[in-house]
Amino acid sequence: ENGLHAWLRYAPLPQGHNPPLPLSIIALSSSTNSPVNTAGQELQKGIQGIFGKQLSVFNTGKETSSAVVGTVSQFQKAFGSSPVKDKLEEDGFWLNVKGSTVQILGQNERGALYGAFEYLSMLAQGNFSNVEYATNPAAPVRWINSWDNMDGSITRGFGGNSIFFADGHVVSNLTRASEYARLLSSIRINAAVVNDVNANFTTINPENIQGVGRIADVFRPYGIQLGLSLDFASPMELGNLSTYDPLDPGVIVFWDDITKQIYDRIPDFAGYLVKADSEGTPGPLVYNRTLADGANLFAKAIKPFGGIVMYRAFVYNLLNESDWTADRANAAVDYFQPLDGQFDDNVIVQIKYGPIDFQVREPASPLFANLLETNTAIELQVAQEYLGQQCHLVYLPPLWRTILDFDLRVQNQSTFVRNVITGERFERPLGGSAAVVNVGLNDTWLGSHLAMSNLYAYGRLAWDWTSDSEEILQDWTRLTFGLDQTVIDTITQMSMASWPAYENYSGNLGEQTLNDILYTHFGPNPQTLDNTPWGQWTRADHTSIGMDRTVSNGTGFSGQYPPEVAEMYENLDTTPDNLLLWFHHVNYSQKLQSGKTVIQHFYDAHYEGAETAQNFVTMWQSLQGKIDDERFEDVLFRQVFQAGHSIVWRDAIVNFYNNISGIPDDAGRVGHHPFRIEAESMELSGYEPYVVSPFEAASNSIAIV
Ligand code: BDP
Repeated sequence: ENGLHAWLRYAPLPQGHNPPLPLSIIALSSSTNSPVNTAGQELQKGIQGIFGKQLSVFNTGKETSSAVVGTVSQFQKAFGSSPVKDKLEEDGFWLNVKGSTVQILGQNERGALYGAFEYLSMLAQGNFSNVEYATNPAAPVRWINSWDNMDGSITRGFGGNSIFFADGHVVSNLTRASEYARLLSSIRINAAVVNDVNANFTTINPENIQGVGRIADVFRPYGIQLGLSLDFASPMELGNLSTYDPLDPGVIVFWDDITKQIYDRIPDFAGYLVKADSEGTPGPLVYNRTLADGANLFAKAIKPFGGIVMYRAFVYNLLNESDWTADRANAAVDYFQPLDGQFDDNVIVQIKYGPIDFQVREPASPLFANLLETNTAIELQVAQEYLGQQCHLVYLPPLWRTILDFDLRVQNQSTFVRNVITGERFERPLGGSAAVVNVGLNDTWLGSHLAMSNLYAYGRLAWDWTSDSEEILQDWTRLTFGLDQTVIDTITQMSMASWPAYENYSGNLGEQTLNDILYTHFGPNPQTLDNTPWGQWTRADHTSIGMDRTVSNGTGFSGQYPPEVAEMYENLDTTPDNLLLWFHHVNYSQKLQSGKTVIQHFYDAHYEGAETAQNFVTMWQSLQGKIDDERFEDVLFRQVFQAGHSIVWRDAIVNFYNNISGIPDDAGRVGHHPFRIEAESMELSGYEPYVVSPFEAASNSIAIV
């Protein structure tokens, strides 16, 4: 198996699974583009795959011993009255399984399709219980973002080139785009932005509007709406205007016109995603307009069509590294808080989970506590940009949950991030989430079979943020690898240990991911963190480490939280160990709550993390013969790489801090590897020793080339 069907394999169940099944399928709509029609096809395909039974799909018929799928109103029309007992919200569905009689009813067609996938997911996992329930989404916006460029490359994409674009155009064969839509709808994602946030104006030229229209056409049967990222300067670049000032009448007309062209081709277009004034992208600040002026420009253009604007909060200036008072973490609140209440109702401010940038550990972005009259969404990243780029196993939901389950205590009341983004806490009409996914043409989509659990889990969580990370993982494992209990237990153990392991060897105590920040964001390169304008600083010197973000002494960041939380982080004693160096600058000998010193924690954690990664190899090897060879070998290859690379990480970081602090490891490990044969000490044929810079990128600073 190559992974293309991900968790929708509909693999035959082992012998002995003979539940009562419907004798036929009734899909209450047959128009080809309708999600209900897709649901009928999907039920047929699934039951065929899992049980080898070929059922026919009709549009009408007898309800008993059938699987009926449709909207509540389609059902009422066909059968008289609705059996649905609970309230259904937009995209919600009702599932009623009584042996061979199955009702799958959506509030809309998309909901009906979700219900069909849910029923099939039960069957594929060997769950044949009778059930009767309604389920509704936590929030209306459950999007994914793809950072695909028009030339076919993908920014921070680790699974091959784009499934949407090549050579400046939309590709002619959109089979993969359609297969992707199928995967996304099965996890209840309702829209996908297909081009990079660093957008290219050519995406919205007349030819490409037709092209992305074809993408929307293949998305539509799956209930996935298309969204686009915009380049703020398009009025100049594409429209030949002399300005892109958001208040300029010509600019307003330009965007009204573009929006009309898009809706003419794509009547169900979802909306715009905007990265402006960020990392060199153009934006309203260029004309001394506010970010709200920028967002509302698009909001007004798109409102008549019912679309929305996702305006990213990732706005900051590149910093001067010699300015020790500067802190990029402050930027989002500094820019956006004063504008609270000024954004139109169809704008959602899309906020990365932490104040910096998808790091291995960050506190929840304080912006979630500062926008009380603005719709918000959280931005997560399934693409493991800083988290091993799919070459390391890192199951992300436990990390995401540290943010979503964080209580910001706005006005001293319970304010979980998950209740802010759903709109519940501040009674906002809109909200939700977006995840940067970046699948590519690789058969495995993300470049790694095991990484797909993150995409699956994202969809499940976006529907219900309180779902259990481990249960989600186990559902995914059964669907992806089958019902063998050893397989399920092993993948659970590995995945649940994976984020802590990665944190242990890549950056501890809230120090962020200590990787190469200049280019790759991949391997270890701790010194780049303090020598760049990006503001991902650790402030490490010979005696001390950590970024003082307190109000009393530091950058003031802790003061961006509501009082109870601010006080906790302001104070060294009440800051949790895992964020200590995020908020405080301390000596290497500072004692943690755990009783260890900071430096000894570094050493221990790195050894522990790397050891866990070594164990993944043996754990995975124990599954040989229990899953197909192709996926077994593929994953094994990645685990062996991770095991090796975790040692590279371990040694680079511990050597760096050992060197800079001069404090020995209590356990005597750092610098001592009695059983290791260095590459340069081997008999070299065709290789030469080479001294690397930075020194910590190779043991003894020598690599062979
Ligand atoms: C950073 C990525 C960069 C993105 C940026 C963003 O390295 O490629 O363009 O985020 O989110 O993490 O806009």
